[in-house]
Amino acid sequence: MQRLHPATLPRLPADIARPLYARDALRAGIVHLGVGAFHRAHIAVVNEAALHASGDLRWGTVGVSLRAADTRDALQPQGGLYTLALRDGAGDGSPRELLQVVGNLLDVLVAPEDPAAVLERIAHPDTRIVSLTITEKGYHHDPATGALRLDAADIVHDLAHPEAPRTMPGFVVHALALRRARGLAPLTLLSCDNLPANGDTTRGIVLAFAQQVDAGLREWMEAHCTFPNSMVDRIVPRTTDADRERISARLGAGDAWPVIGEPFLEWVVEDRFANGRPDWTAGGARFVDHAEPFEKLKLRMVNGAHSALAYLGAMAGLRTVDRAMAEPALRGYIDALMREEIAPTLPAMQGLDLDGYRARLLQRFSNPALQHQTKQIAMDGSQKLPQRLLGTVRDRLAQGLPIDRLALAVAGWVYYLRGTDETGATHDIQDPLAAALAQRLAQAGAATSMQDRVAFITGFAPVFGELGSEPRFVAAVARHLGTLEADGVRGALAAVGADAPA
Ligand code: CS2
Repeated sequence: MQRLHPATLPRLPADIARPLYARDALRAGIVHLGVGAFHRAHIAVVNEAALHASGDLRWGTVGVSLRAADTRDALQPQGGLYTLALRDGAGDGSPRELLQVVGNLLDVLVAPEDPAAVLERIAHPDTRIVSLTITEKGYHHDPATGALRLDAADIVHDLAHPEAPRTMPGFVVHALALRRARGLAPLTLLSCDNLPANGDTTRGIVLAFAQQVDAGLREWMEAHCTFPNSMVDRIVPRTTDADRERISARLGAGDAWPVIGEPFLEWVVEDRFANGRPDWTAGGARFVDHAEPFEKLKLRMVNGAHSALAYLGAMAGLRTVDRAMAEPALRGYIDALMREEIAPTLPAMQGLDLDGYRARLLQRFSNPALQHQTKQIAMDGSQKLPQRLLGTVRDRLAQGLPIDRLALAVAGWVYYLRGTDETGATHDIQDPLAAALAQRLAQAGAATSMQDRVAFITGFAPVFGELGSEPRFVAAVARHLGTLEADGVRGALAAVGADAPA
């Protein structure tokens, strides 16, 4: 079978959308760090719609992989083209799929192979925006406080090696030094990761790094670069070999790395751009003055509920999110968690129908065509828990409100860390702090009471901060962990009760 390629585009079946702008004339105004499936199913797709609507050819993208070469290896023979498959269930539950070939990814650079090429690309006169989906751990920050870890090995390396960095802060700051020295315009740094105040967090991290390099550079960046906060939402499960085969067969051309997504998409971005931007409204983005309320809504409702489902589901041996949602007790718990404990902590937002938002979320999680693996969501818990669950716990404790269901989700994470689910299947703990967590768990095992054991675990400051010594929190997590260990996930769900009064 021939490969998907600009030359094979005219031969694709008529029902497959494709780039209709002058792709040959497209320049790269965007450098995107972390060119994974999420970027390709979200930001790139919105950008594609903007290109179609405006014909403004300044806004092609050069993607950068900070670690692996696999995306470049898959997409280079395809001239950067790939397919997006939007999947959901038809009325009868059978999978339905809409395909689009996306064209605005012009090139993929692999940072470890050629860091100088990445620095030069960010320093290129055409570049106006550097966008980021590098996952939580790509920020090298302390998850509890958001501060850059100046002692992290890769950050120490990047401060010493301006010509060959490894990390986002290293690339961004050293490339901005080049731009400043060359008299080029500043940039917008646009974080699209699931972090609270992701733009402000990026700003703090990047400026802290710049301060170590050159105080003058830091001042220049502070005065001229912008760091809009943004909220992104689309569920993007990992692509499987079955996806590759099915999609290639429909294209009549091989696509080595299509991406899968749900039809739903939201992107809310603060309209603070240092050097221009595409009109992403054409692809469904919204520009606002303050994105923080939207981020809080999304991180707490979507991601908080997702992580709760992932830990409890995975431990009960439920491999996919829709399968977990098909368990009435788990579905009822997730619904009550959102309704009773998360929603009341959210700021009032004009035009937001929170009940409708929750109902739609239950539907999105139940999408049978995504096959979203609970273990995919379970990874990197140390980086995710603070903004997904612990902020909500803090707010509720401050108001003297119950945290029963939130504490079960946190206990679910601790339970998951033991590495064996209730069917006896084992799983790796994929987490940048896995070694430190394993050590904590082993030491906690020596405690004589469940309360002391949990207090030792929640005493892990990078994740829990001061919350770890809050007696109500420790007691609630300890109670649930005891039930999980004695009676399993189903027992713990029965104990918490889907409709128990808050
Ligand atoms: C998920 C998110 O993997 C995870 O941790 O919770 O990737 C989630 O699917 C997206 O944030 C939805 O927008």
